[in-house]
Amino acid sequence: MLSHDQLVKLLENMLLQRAVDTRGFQLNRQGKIGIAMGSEGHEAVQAGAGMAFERGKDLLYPYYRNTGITLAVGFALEDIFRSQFARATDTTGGKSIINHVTDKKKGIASISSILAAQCPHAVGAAYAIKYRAEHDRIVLCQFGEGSTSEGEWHESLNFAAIQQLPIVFLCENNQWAISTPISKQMGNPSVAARAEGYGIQGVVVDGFDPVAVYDAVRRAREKAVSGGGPTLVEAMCYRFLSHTTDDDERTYRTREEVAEQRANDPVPRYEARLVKQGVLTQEQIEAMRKAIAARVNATTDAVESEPSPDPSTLYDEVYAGSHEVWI
Ligand SMILES: Cc1ncc(C[n+]2csc(CCOP(=O)(O)OP(=O)(O)O)c2C)c(N)n1
Repeated sequence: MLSHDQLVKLLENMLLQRAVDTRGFQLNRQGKIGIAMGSEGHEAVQAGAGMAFERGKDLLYPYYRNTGITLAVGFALEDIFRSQFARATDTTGGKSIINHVTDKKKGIASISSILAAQCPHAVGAAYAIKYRAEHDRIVLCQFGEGSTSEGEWHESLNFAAIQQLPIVFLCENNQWAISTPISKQMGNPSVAARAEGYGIQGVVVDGFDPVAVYDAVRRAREKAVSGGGPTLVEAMCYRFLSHTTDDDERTYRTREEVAEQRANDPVPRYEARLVKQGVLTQEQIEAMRKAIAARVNATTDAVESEPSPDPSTLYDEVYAGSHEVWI
């Protein structure tokens, strides 16, 4: 069972995710950053899974919509904004696409825009953990339901199942892959059902409930560390915003569908639950929201004033040991 502090931490992370999301869209519309990727509607999945992740032990193989979980497992807020503003101080020197962050020390693998590319990498890392007989350590691999149409995804599940690797596959099923709905993505609308085809367990969880996600991922983690092999967790959620700031979701979804999902918005839903359970008062939640807004504002301003990379560094750490162009 989660402690009082952990229940509060879940909300803190969810509120931070939402504030960072909103800021990204604002900065893009102000012409200050190139693109933003919103994860509104995914907060509970990422907060819950982040809580199940063991810092200093586990390895995270996230995808581009996973700013929330990277923050939940200790990635610095400053570094999210350094990535957004592509500043020289960014961990990749401002070279990587926005929010495609990485932090080896925190066990966060580099995020790829290529759908499912992280899956074979994650499986390789889980193979290494098993090969070295490292105990109490797993890999958490995340992706959207659209990514489960990729060959690499199927190959990864198959290999992980055969080798009984310590890995948890977490699908954030938001029902849309940009403009492609599930009905045009898969014959069987259940992602979790695919697990059976590989001989592993598939679990469906309410992705609007951070505690349910925590429980499901935690159980899958315990199974993995005790030699039980992989689990596929499918967290049912929704993407409230456009795919990115370059997309307009109004062109392919009805307002009614979005409103119906909004009625279940995981953030106010979890806030109401904490109030009802006596964990926090509404006033404490408002104070938390204000403190987070102030922190996000201060961090945005501080990072915005940091220098952009010097053009002479363009090829640094791109071509090993050389600044020469290859043509
Ligand atoms: C291999 C590959 N094919 C196509 C794309 C273009 N693309 C980028 S995001 C996306 C939708 C992915 O949807 P899903 O995996 O469900 O994740 P979501 O964005 O909904 O969280 C597509 C088709 C890509 N990045 N990589």
